[in-house]
Amino acid sequence: MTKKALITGITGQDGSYLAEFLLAKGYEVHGIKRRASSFNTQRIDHIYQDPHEPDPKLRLHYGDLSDTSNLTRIIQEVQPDEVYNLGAQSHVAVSFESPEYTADVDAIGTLRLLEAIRFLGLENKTRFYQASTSELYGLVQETPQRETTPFYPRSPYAVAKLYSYWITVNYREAYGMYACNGILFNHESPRRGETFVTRKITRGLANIAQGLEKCLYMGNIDSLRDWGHAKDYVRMQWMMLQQDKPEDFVIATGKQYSVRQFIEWSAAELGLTLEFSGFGVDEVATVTAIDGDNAPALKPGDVIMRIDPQYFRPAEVETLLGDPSNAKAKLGWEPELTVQEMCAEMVLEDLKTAKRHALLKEHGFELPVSLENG
Ligand code: NDP
Ligand code: GDR
Repeated sequence: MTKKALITGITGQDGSYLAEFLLAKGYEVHGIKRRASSFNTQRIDHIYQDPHEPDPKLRLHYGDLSDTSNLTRIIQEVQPDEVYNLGAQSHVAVSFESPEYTADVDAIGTLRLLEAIRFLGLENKTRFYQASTSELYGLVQETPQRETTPFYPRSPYAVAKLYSYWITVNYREAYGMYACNGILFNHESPRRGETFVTRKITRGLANIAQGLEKCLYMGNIDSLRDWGHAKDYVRMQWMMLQQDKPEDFVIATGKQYSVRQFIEWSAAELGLTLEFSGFGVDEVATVTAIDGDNAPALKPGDVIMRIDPQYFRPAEVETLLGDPSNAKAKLGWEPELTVQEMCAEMVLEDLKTAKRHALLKEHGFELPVSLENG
């Protein structure tokens, strides 16, 4: 029997990789997409299947995590074997701007899904994955962070995700549902949203190298993160739903680097050597040497990064480092890609796009480069 999966957030970074992964495993994949005023399916267009063709394996449903009746109807129609709840307002800084919306979608949205499964009598059939996060650890109480480390959320996003973590545990204990949390540390890819720090850096520096932007404006570059590749992490999301018993797992690499280090790596991929000077809000990064021909717009002495306090957060999560040993011991999971390999892949993809834009500009067909930042 073909298994059916329902993915909320299928148009996002993880949703797109997970959909690819499940299709390759022979699943029928259903995804919830939001209505938007312009196309928002770029990350899954390559796997889209014409619904007019017989027996499409990928189907999209309009919906929203804030809409109980919509979610219940979709689950009733699909009768999924597995639900992956990846949909969320997932930007920490934005959650300070829109705390109530973030709570509705990231906290109550999870409850709506769990209740729909229960209400429809699917609690013994449908397995549930909740996209929990290292942001739950916030102001860290223990290093490295593992499944037993106490939580201390530091943003409306993290507080909303804390509710989702516990309601998932609660439905498992109260109703015997196969429901579990993946406590995932930061994971990135060329499909990462443009306003998360890694992608902001790789895209920004590629644009600067090609003369499409002047300078990268950053927040707290001392921040330390445990970064992995999204492809490795979605594999683990699936593995967590294939066990005999539901259990929560930390997914991380066990290695930690600063945002400043990620800027240096990205610059090096473009052939740029940087010198960081100054302190606090006055810190800048200056190009000291250029190797190769990927940065025709730059010369030594150019300042390409400055600090802009608007990107500081009202409460910051300074440091995160995960301990994935439980996932390794029980599930045999280990990341296959290093953060350096991932950084190189991201820079390469963003450089390709920047070069295309620069070529068009040279021939008088300038495409606006979005300056939306985060
Ligand atoms: P993205 O921001 O790339 O994707 C979020 C997805 O959620 C998009 O498809 C978005 O749709 C959808 N979405 C947003 N709001 C709603 C809503 N109201 N109703 C339905 N869908 C909605 O996130 P990632 O792929 O990076 O992350 C996936 C999940 O994992 C998220 O829940 C995130 O919080 C969590 N997480 C992510 C980590 C990471 O490092 N990436 C680490 C730990 C947890 P649209 O495309 O229309 O905006
Ligand atoms: P994070 O990711 O908040 O960890 O949440 P993000 O990439 O936004 O920030 C990581 C760190 O970099 C610092 N930073 C900046 N961040 C952004 N976005 N823009 C900047 O200019 C900038 N300068 C410095 C941040 O302050 C922070 O310390 C991500 C999301 O995917 C969540 O959904 C997920 O739950 C967690 O990872 C794990």
